Amino acid sequence: MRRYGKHTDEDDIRTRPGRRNTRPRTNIRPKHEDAAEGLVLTVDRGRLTCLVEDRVVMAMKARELGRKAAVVGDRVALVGDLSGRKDTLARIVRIEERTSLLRRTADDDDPYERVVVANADQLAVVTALADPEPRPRLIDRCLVAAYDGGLDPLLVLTKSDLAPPEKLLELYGDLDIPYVVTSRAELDSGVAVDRAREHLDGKITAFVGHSGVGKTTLVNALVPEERRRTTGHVNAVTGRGRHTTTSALALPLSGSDGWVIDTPGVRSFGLNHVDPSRVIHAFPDLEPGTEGCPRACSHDEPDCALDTWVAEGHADPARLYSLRRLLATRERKEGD
Ligand SMILES: Nc1nc2c(ncn2[C@@H]2O[C@H](COP(=O)(O)OP(=O)(O)OP(=O)(O)O)[C@@H](O)[C@H]2O)c(=O)[nH]1
Ligand SMILES: [Mg+2]
Ligand SMILES: [Zn+2]
Repeated sequence: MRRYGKHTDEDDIRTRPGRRNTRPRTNIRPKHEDAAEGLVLTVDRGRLTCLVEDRVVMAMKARELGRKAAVVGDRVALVGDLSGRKDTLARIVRIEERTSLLRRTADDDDPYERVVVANADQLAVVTALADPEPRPRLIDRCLVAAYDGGLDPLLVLTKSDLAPPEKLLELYGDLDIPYVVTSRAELDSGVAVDRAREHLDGKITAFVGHSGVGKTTLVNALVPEERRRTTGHVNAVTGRGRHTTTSALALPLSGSDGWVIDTPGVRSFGLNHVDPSRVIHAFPDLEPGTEGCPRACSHDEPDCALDTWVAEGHADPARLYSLRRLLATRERKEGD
């Protein structure tokens, strides 16, 4: 599994030197050595639902965390009432270092459209083969976010009862991404669950995709009702009477230490934060070829050394084509 070391930039805000000291120094406060470890399962406004041992504990952020926000998947340290009893509230005093971070640039002000998940190993990019129509551009954007954030991608193609998967799979063949195809009948019979679990067991997987593609339907099939500890505030009924997911929710996969994280549907996936050098890390066959590149190479310019790398036979030209298609998706307008 790739480890994710950057993006801790906001973490240091509190300790920035030169700041006026209006409060007692940090080192005379209790260090919370007795804090319990918890996993953030869902976040609803300021309230975080955390799993502490086998208890579900409601918590809020301690003031000392400052602007730093805990997100679903975060490992946190909690103090206070950890009983999990009704109307109790614990405090989150620390957010542990993240191994991965799935981010979207905030490019609109719809609060339900921000997907941010920490520590996931895998990003399941869910696409319906029909209803709604597949949008390869959105898939490409999700893949770039996965590579950038240190997550391994998995393609999940749903509703194969409505349209065949071949054309779409062909588009991603050169990227060697594992995939799962599911249909209504296979969901009902349990075949889809078995097939999906081969890719999910033992891993933390975040499911993302356009609204209505079937993320929640699949997650519910994977995690039967009795296993679900937290529900209720994560769904809203849409105008058409369908239930749409309104916040991310982590659920445990029984019989494995894996987790699945359902997320609200996205219309777009902003990528302004993406760094091409992190994306290329996911292309180990091409990465060594970038040594001869000019500084801050976009890898899609005349002096890019990857053309020579491929011409010399070190990697398949189709792979370079795929990489460039993904990197270029950052510049294109979203929504088509
Ligand atoms: N025909 C068919 N319909 C499906 C399949 N999977 C899910 N659906 C239907 O698709 C609709 C949307 O499913 P959801 O699981 O709510 O979709 P979602 O991706 O969670 O949507 P948001 O929460 O809005 O992001 C529901 O009416 C499902 O019954 C499938 O394999 N075949
Ligand atoms: Mg949903
Ligand atoms: Zn280059």
